[in-house]
Amino acid sequence: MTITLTAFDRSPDGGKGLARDTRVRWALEEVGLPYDVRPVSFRAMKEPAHLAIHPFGQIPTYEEGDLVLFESGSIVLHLAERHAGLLPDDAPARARAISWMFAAVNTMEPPILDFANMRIQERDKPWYEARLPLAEERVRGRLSQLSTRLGDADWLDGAFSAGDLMMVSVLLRLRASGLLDDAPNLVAYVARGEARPAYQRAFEAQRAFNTGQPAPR
Ligand code: GTB
Repeated sequence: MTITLTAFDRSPDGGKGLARDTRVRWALEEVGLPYDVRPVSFRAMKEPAHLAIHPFGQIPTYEEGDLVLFESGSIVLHLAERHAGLLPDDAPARARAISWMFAAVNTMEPPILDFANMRIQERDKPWYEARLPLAEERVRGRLSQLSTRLGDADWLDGAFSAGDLMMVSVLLRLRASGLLDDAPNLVAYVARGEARPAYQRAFEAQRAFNTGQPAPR
C-alpha cells in the first residue's frame, strides 16, 4: 500500500533536515518502506483540505490507504510497532524504548523548541535578554541529565531503537546553538545517529526535495 507523507514545499531551513518530516523519513528508511512525499505550502496547510488530515494545519502527515495520521512521534511509533528494526521484541525493553520516544518529544523537545524559537522569533522583544538565559539553562539542565544517563553507551537502552531515532532528531535542532558541545557523549551520540545509512538516505531525500538539487554522485 502506498505511503504518502506531507512536507513543506520548501522547508524554511533550506534542507538542513530540521523539519519534522525528516524523522518520519528516517523511520521509513530504517524499516525499508518506500514512500511518496506531497509538498504543502504554508497557505495550503491552513486550508480545509489539509486541516481535514491535520487538525493543527501542520506537517508531517502520514497516509496509508484509509489510515491518516499526524504527529511525528505517533507516526514513528506506528511504523515501529508494525515493522522490524525500531523496537525490541522483548516486552520490557520495548516499553522502555517507547518511554524514550516520549521523553524525546515530551521532556527534551519542549525546552529545546522554546530556546530555538526564542532565538529566531523574539530577538526584538523587550524581554529577550532577560529570558534567554533562563530558556538556555532549562535546556542545559535536560542535556546534563540525558548525558549522565547515556554515559558511555552507544544508545539509550541497548540496541538502537525508535527512542534513539526520536532523541537524535530532537537534539539535532540544537547543533547550531553550540549547547550540545558541553556534552561530548551527546555529540558522539548524535553523530552515531546521523551516520546510520537510513538517516543518510532520509537526509539526502529531504535535502534534494527542499533544494531541488539531486544527490551528488
Ligand atoms: N508535534 C508536531 C509533530 O511532531 O508532528 C509538530 C509539527 C510541527 O511543528 N510542524 C511544523 C509546521 O508544520 C513543521 S516542523 N509548521 C507550520 C505551522 O505550524 O504553521 C517545525 C520546524 C519548522 C522549521 C524548522 N526550521 O526551519 O529549522 C524546523 C522545524
